[in-house]
Amino acid sequence: MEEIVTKPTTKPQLKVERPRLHKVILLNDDYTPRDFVVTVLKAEFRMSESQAARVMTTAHQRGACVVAVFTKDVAEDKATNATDAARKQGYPLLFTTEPEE
Ligand code: TYC
Repeated sequence: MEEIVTKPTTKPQLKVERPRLHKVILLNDDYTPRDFVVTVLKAEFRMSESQAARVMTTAHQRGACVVAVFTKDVAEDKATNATDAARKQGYPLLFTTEPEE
Protein backbone atom coordinates (compact mmCIF):
# COMPACT_ATOMS: atom_id res chain seq x y z
CA MET A 1 0.00 0.00 0.00
CA GLU A 2 1.25 3.47 -0.87
CA GLU A 3 1.94 6.02 1.79
CA ILE A 4 0.47 9.47 1.23
CA VAL A 5 2.84 12.20 2.30
CA THR A 6 1.35 15.63 2.75
CA LYS A 7 3.65 18.61 2.95
CA PRO A 8 2.80 21.46 5.23
CA THR A 9 1.32 24.24 3.10
CA THR A 10 2.92 27.05 5.07
CA LYS A 11 6.49 27.34 6.29
CA PRO A 12 6.90 27.87 9.99
CA GLN A 13 7.72 31.56 10.42
CA LEU A 14 10.42 32.75 12.77
CA LYS A 15 8.91 35.45 14.95
CA VAL A 16 11.20 38.48 14.96
CA GLU A 17 10.32 40.96 17.66
CA ARG A 18 10.79 44.65 16.98
CA PRO A 19 13.40 46.05 19.41
CA ARG A 20 11.74 48.05 22.17
CA LEU A 21 12.25 51.79 21.93
CA HIS A 22 13.52 53.83 24.85
CA LYS A 23 12.32 57.22 26.00
CA VAL A 24 14.72 60.03 26.83
CA ILE A 25 13.27 61.94 29.78
CA LEU A 26 14.18 65.47 30.84
CA LEU A 27 13.98 66.06 34.60
CA ASN A 28 13.32 69.42 36.20
CA ASP A 29 15.68 70.98 38.74
CA ASP A 30 15.78 74.34 40.51
CA TYR A 31 19.14 75.59 39.24
CA THR A 32 19.63 75.08 35.51
CA PRO A 33 18.65 78.23 33.57
CA ARG A 34 15.68 77.78 31.23
CA ASP A 35 17.67 79.13 28.28
CA PHE A 36 20.39 76.58 28.82
CA VAL A 37 17.85 73.71 28.83
CA VAL A 38 16.47 75.00 25.52
CA THR A 39 20.00 75.26 24.05
CA VAL A 40 20.82 71.65 25.00
CA LEU A 41 17.52 70.33 23.60
CA LYS A 42 18.17 72.11 20.30
CA ALA A 43 21.77 70.91 20.04
CA GLU A 44 21.39 67.31 21.13
CA PHE A 45 17.88 66.50 19.92
CA ARG A 46 17.73 68.72 16.84
CA MET A 47 14.64 70.51 18.08
CA SER A 48 13.40 73.87 16.89
CA GLU A 49 13.32 76.78 19.34
CA SER A 50 9.57 76.39 19.87
CA GLN A 51 9.69 72.58 20.30
CA ALA A 52 12.55 72.92 22.80
CA ALA A 53 10.77 75.69 24.71
CA ARG A 54 7.62 73.55 24.94
CA VAL A 55 9.49 70.50 26.28
CA MET A 56 11.48 72.64 28.75
CA THR A 57 8.30 74.33 30.03
CA THR A 58 6.52 70.98 30.45
CA ALA A 59 9.44 69.58 32.49
CA HIS A 60 9.58 72.81 34.52
CA GLN A 61 5.86 72.65 35.35
CA ARG A 62 5.32 68.89 35.72
CA GLY A 63 8.73 67.70 36.92
CA ALA A 64 9.64 65.69 33.82
CA CYS A 65 8.95 65.49 30.10
CA VAL A 66 9.55 62.85 27.44
CA VAL A 67 11.95 64.38 24.90
CA ALA A 68 11.92 61.65 22.22
CA VAL A 69 12.15 57.89 21.66
CA PHE A 70 15.09 56.02 20.11
CA THR A 71 16.65 52.58 20.08
CA LYS A 72 18.26 51.80 23.46
CA ASP A 73 21.84 52.70 22.46
CA VAL A 74 20.90 55.98 20.81
CA ALA A 75 18.65 57.00 23.73
CA GLU A 76 21.43 56.29 26.23
CA ASP A 77 24.07 58.14 24.16
CA LYS A 78 21.89 61.20 23.76
CA ALA A 79 20.91 61.28 27.44
CA THR A 80 24.58 60.98 28.46
CA ASN A 81 25.78 63.66 26.01
CA ALA A 82 23.08 66.11 27.04
CA THR A 83 23.73 65.52 30.75
CA ASP A 84 27.50 65.89 30.23
CA ALA A 85 27.00 69.20 28.39
CA ALA A 86 25.22 70.51 31.50
CA ARG A 87 27.89 69.18 33.89
CA LYS A 88 30.59 70.99 31.91
CA GLN A 89 28.76 74.24 32.68
CA GLY A 90 28.25 73.24 36.32
CA TYR A 91 24.48 72.63 36.08
CA PRO A 92 22.64 69.66 37.65
CA LEU A 93 20.39 69.13 34.60
CA LEU A 94 19.60 65.43 34.14
CA PHE A 95 18.36 63.31 31.26
CA THR A 96 17.40 59.68 31.92
CA THR A 97 16.10 56.82 29.75
CA GLU A 98 13.46 54.15 30.21
CA PRO A 99 12.00 51.46 27.96
CA GLU A 100 8.63 52.12 26.35
CA GLU A 101 5.81 49.79 27.41
N1 TYC B 1 13.38 74.88 36.77
C1 TYC B 1 14.47 75.60 36.12
C2 TYC B 1 14.44 77.07 36.54
O1 TYC B 1 13.44 77.53 37.07
C3 TYC B 1 14.41 75.49 34.59
C4 TYC B 1 14.41 74.07 34.13
C5 TYC B 1 13.40 73.62 33.27
C6 TYC B 1 15.36 73.18 34.55
C7 TYC B 1 13.35 72.30 32.83
C8 TYC B 1 15.35 71.85 34.13
O2 TYC B 1 14.29 70.12 32.85
C9 TYC B 1 14.34 71.41 33.27
N2 TYC B 1 15.51 77.77 36.28
